[in-house]
Amino acid sequence: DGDDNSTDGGDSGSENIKVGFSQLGAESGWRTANTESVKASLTAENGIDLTFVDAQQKQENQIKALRDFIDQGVDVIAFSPVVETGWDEVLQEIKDAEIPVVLVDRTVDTTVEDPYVTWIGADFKQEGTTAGEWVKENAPDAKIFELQGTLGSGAQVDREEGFDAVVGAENIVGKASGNFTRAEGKAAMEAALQAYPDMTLVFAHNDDMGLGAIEAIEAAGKVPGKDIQIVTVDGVRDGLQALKDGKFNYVVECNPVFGDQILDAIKKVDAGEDVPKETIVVDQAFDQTITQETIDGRKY
Ligand code: GYE
Repeated sequence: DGDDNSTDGGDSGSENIKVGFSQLGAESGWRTANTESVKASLTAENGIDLTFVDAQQKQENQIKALRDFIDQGVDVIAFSPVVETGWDEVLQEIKDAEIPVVLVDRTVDTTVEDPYVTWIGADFKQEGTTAGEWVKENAPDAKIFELQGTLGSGAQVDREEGFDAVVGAENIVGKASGNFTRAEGKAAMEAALQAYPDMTLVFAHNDDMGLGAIEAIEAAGKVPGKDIQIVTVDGVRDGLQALKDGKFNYVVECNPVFGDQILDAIKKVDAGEDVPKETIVVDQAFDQTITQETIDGRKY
């Protein structure tokens, strides 16, 4: 059915920890790097029998994968929820099956008590705040169009909250979602250029949508980075190259490479050891003074 499902198994009957990992999709450069990191760390050599399922950005696929993991009797479930809500039932089923959950990247909003043992991800709200502070300082009169990520996802909700609180709602001329993909970001930007001709700055919730926006801006005969400034989140190599080329103005990093931290959490959780309720992956930020060496040294 086109899903990227794979089982990296050692021999069954081994002492390996059986892990079901439900990844939300393959929508962006960030996600691809995150998946590579997860697969590089959760290996048989590292004591893990991994079943990895890509939900293609559809919550129903993800719920199905989680139910399959329960049926398979995995030892630990790890998952990155595409949106925050709608998980109550399946999380309760996981809890009833007494399978510990390691929540990865995005967050959940649920009525289920103690739905996961530990969460590892970035501080999305801080990322939005950092982006907003750059805008406030460098383009205080900007007329801002906000290119939102997947609506209802932790990364969209929190980046928007952090950003809007700093720049002030009155400076935002419009918002639309590009679902964290380059193609949808481009389409949303084409429509926005018609709807908000006075816009001077785009805040894109990820690099891929910002890269789509560049195409739309250039097609409209304007200069990205000058006529319309672009601020994004992620810091994938293409995004940083656009920054160096003067088409992006500021990039707040969101580091996707934390497979080893997930591995460590899974091992501890499986052994019944204490783990922190949350682990925040540390980010930095870049402006146009970024060097080519930094970009070339980027792993993703
Ligand atoms: O920023 C974006 C991806 O959840 C942090 O999801 C992640 C976001 C990331 O599609 O590129």
